[in-house]
Amino acid sequence: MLYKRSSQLFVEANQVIPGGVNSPVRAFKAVGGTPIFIKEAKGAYLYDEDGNKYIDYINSWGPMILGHAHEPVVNAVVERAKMGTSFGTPTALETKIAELAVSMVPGIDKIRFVNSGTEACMSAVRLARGYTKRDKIIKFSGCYHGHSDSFLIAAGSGLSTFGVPNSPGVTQGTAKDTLLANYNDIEHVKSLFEANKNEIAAIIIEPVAGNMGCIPPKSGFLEQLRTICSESGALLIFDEVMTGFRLAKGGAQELFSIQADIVCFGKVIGGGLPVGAFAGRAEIMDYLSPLGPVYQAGTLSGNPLAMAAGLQMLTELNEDQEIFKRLDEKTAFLEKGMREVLIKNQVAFTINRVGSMISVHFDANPVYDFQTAKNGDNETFKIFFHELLKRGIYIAPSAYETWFITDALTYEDLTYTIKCVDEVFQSL
Ligand code: HOZ
Repeated sequence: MLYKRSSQLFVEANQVIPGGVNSPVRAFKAVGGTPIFIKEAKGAYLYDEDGNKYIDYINSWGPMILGHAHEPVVNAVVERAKMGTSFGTPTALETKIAELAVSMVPGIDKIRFVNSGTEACMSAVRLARGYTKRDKIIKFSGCYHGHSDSFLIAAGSGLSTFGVPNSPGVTQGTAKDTLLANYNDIEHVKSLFEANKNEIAAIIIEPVAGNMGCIPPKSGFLEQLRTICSESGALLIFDEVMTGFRLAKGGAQELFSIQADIVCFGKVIGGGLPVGAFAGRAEIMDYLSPLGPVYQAGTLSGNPLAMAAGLQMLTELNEDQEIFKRLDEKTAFLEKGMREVLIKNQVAFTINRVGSMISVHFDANPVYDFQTAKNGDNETFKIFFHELLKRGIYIAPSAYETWFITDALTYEDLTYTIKCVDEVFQSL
């Protein structure tokens, strides 16, 4: 494949954008080479500026669950744009999507829309602190909840990709209120509660971690977190930015039958436009301004274009009784096929999967937390990434990111992908 125009565009971007990108993982630094500049996308495929076509396993890091440029979503945005793109006033559309989201997700009475998953998690933690009148939070090493200060401590995703545990610019004062626990390690959580009695406002967790590869919760882990929170007066916050409206209509809460106190959304809820949201029981959500004392606001929050895209997306997911089953089956097919060829080629690997989230780790041992995720062989991942790219398959350019499966993928695409994985390791 030729990447001439992408390379030129990257040179130009570097003159005016730090590192040439607006989100670090995109720069290909973890895998080497030049980032691909995408011109357009349709269904399961991306088309770059040099005219190359790829089967897409990033899917905008999750939102494109029905495929790129999905016509009903595009039409909803276009029609809405003709009516004005932002008013900074309430609109009927916001109530419509709120009603739908509340009906789909278990245990939430009210939802507030923001512009990104980062904002949703940041606001959820502020709300939890205000509501409980406590300062400390527990987050898990390798979980990523966006780039607000409280979370940039042992965060997964881009921070792990570049091997920076913490970001400069996060003050000691902020860092001291974030306690770190190991994912899937309930004893660790208990010991933090023991050492910080009546000080912990909330536990925030990705119920299926997706930013250190895909890491499922061990059986009973989420239930035990629920119990600890209920007993201690702390709130349980599920960061469902990746899992929400993807693992089930009601996300991980529905899949695992666990009720969180606050749930954060992003990605799918915006249908590919910049939307985040956080939701919970009325007694907690009414603590927000203008009813309550906890402040949170935004000019573009509930933006009509974004709400129109989100409403169309959620409506389709709500009405299609088979969608989550189909996604699960497609991803299971991919998992099975990749397992067979990796075993055949004697590759040391672990594949983790929950529904339509999947990741391949080049280590034979189980991957269940940040440490075990870090044991993966990154040199093999780099080769894997570039060899797949050459064959027209675009996975995330980092071993710490999850692959997201879209319903637009055909079994032919999946079979081709498995064949390519086989080829890659046969030639090594
Ligand atoms: N690390 C982000 C996803 N987990 C990357 C998002 C992006 O680059 O768009």
